Amino acid sequence: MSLNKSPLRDVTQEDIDTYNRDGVVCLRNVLHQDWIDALLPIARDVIVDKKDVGLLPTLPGRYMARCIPEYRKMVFEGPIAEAAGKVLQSKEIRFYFDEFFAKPPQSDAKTLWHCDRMAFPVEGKMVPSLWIPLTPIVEENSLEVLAGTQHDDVPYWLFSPNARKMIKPDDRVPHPDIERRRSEEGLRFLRWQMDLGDMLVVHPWALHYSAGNPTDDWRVAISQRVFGDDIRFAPRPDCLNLAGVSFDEMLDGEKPEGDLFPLIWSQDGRKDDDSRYPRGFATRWPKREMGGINEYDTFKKMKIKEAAGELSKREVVTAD
Ligand SMILES: O=C(O)CCC(=O)C(=O)O
Repeated sequence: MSLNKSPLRDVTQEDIDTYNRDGVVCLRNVLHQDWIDALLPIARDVIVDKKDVGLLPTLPGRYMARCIPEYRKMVFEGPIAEAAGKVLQSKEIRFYFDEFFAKPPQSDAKTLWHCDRMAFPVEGKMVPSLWIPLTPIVEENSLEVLAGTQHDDVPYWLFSPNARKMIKPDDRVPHPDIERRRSEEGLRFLRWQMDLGDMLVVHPWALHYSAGNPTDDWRVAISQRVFGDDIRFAPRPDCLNLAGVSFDEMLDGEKPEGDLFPLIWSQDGRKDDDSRYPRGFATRWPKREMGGINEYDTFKKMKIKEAAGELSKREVVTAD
């Protein structure tokens, strides 16, 4: 088995320049196929067969590194963190969390145009989405990025589970409907054909989207979130929760460190092992059916509410 610890192809200056210009770079040949072979069957068990591997029944698409040894190994020993650190030019990379994004065969489930910035309880720009396909990607089911939008300093209002329970503050802007601007001159829509082992580094401010999945197989990707040097806590109630850390424990302006944010790569070779990273969760729950892993139907409903100007009405919209 060849589970590489460093990217198979080193990050180049051109990769760094592309990321800085476009807000995204497609790194080719980061992971050996053996990593994918170890990860994909478990992804299918969880996503397609709803197998209980210890993930939260309410969020079975998140926190794989806490419950699945192969995903944990990939975080602590794989080449992902090094590739990210070199693109971001960060001295250190800490782990934040991982999540699945999956679309069934012949699906028109869309990921709405959004950026991730406001989902995270932090300030700083070094919190990219590391998007790693476990099934081959064609342009039609690829993540798509509107190049250059990482320069737009707009605090968008996300449809995060917490935000859905809140009234939208007046100063927060809904995400723009980029689909209407497809034919606009000067815009660069980027999508990729990706082989197994390739990886996207997506800037947290860059607007991204994906259409459905017209292929006959599932489209499965992992998004690994990491923190670089400039990240500091900035908790807001509409952010995503992180299992095991309350907003009370995120001190405004402090650097995320400690057992839940392990150092997984550094320029000078220091890193944590996985001995202090949680295995599982702090709570227990009665046996129950696992939910679906993504919330495309919920997002569709929220988009309709948004178009009707009703986002400021407090109402809990649940996933089907
Ligand atoms: O894979 C997708 O469709 C969405 C991924 C995404 O939004 C992300 O990685 O932040």
